[in-house]
Amino acid sequence: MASQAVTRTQVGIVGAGPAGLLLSHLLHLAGVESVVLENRSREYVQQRVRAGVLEQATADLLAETGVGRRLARDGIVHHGLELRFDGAAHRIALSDLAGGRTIVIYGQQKVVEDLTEARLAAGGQIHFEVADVSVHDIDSAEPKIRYTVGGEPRELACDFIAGCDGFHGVCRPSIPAGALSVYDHVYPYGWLGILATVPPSTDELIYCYHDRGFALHSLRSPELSRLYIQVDPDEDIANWPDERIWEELHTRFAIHDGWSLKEGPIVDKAITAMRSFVVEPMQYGRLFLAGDAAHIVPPTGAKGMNLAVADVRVLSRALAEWYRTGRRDLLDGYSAACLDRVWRVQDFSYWMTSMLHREPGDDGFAHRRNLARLRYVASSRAAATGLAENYVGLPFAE
Ligand code: RFL
Ligand code: PHB
Repeated sequence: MASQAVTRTQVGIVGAGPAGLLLSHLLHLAGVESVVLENRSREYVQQRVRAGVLEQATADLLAETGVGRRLARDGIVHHGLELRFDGAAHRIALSDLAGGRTIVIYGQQKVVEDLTEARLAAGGQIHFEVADVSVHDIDSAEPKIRYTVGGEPRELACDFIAGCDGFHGVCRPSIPAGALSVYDHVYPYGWLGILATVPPSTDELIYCYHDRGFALHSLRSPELSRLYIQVDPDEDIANWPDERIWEELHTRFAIHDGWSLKEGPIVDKAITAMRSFVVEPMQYGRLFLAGDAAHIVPPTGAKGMNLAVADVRVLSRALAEWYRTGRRDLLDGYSAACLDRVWRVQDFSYWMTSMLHREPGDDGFAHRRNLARLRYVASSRAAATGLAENYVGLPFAE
């Protein structure tokens, strides 16, 4: 067997997405050492277009832990959102309904960039472009991560491993079959998302329900719009030249009172399938799963990254306590502490998704039910409050 260079750390983290990087940052603040292993390049990770909506609690945590400077400058605070259906706009006053809480529009890539810079500036170790990552001895007190760099084998010996490697990562599949219960729901629709260099045509996000399907108008900055339309999950992006996308967006967003959608050059275009997925428990031996590695939500509730942040907040505290006092109970309770929030968010994301998407093959029942739900949310303070408090996000547990 080829000899391997062995290094040691306290917590080995697989994945440099929001979950892995924030965990490393929070552990550092608590005096716990970690190493992050990422199979993509730094440039790739920082250019991947994904989430845009931060819950108030997420934004607060980033600010409180010293990585909120650019967020405070460039983040755009929103106090409401629009539901658009029946050819009319209906505002949901999120902050009024949810005790003054807000959301912040700030791209996930920027969160990743801010955290990467903070970790590197503090002397943290993030190894990009590692290959062949695998985890070993996770049910022992000496778990290890093996990987290669330029074809050379390496081993990272750890006290704990955090699987923050997303839905397609290697950590979750390393847990023996039978140790996890899997809950999976695949939706019969996907989102075609674009990023366009054009000022947003709206001040607040528009969630639109139309006969032809869902559409969403979001943004990244005063110069950059982010828009989505519902498509078949196995749709080929080649069928969607830019002109067709704009035409479809104009049709779905059309309302009676003269609002218009501004067009601009499309700089990013991709189709995402949608699913709801949870594994229980989120832990096996000394391997802890966090973020998309443990659960996926459809993006309609804007929750995935926020949930990843909530997980690693719990995990960092449990690990810090173990190192500080030797107490195990917080680690043992990690999964249960996270899953409460995970299932609340699953339900909310499912509810938003089913209310706002056209069901393929629907005989008209689902369509009428969706309109009835939307009219109720738009006209009842009680129903709108339910949407608002879930959308801005529940406060973190103490
Ligand atoms: P990530 O971001 O997938 O990061 C995992 C990292 O692990 C690396 N990796 C590996 N590294 C080493 N070895 C391996 N074998 C590895 N396998 C994978 C990957 O390269 C990657 O760097 O997971 P994390 O950190 O858990 O973060 C989760 C979020 O990325 C995700 O939930 C959100 O993007 C979801 N999401 C949204 N969340 C929100 O909170 N608000 C939103 O507005 C929102 N909008 C969205 C979204 C996701 C979307 N898509 C594309 C799925 C909109 C969309 C369209
Ligand atoms: C986004 O801006 O990318 C975004 C906003 C709201 C969502 C999903 C994605 O529900």
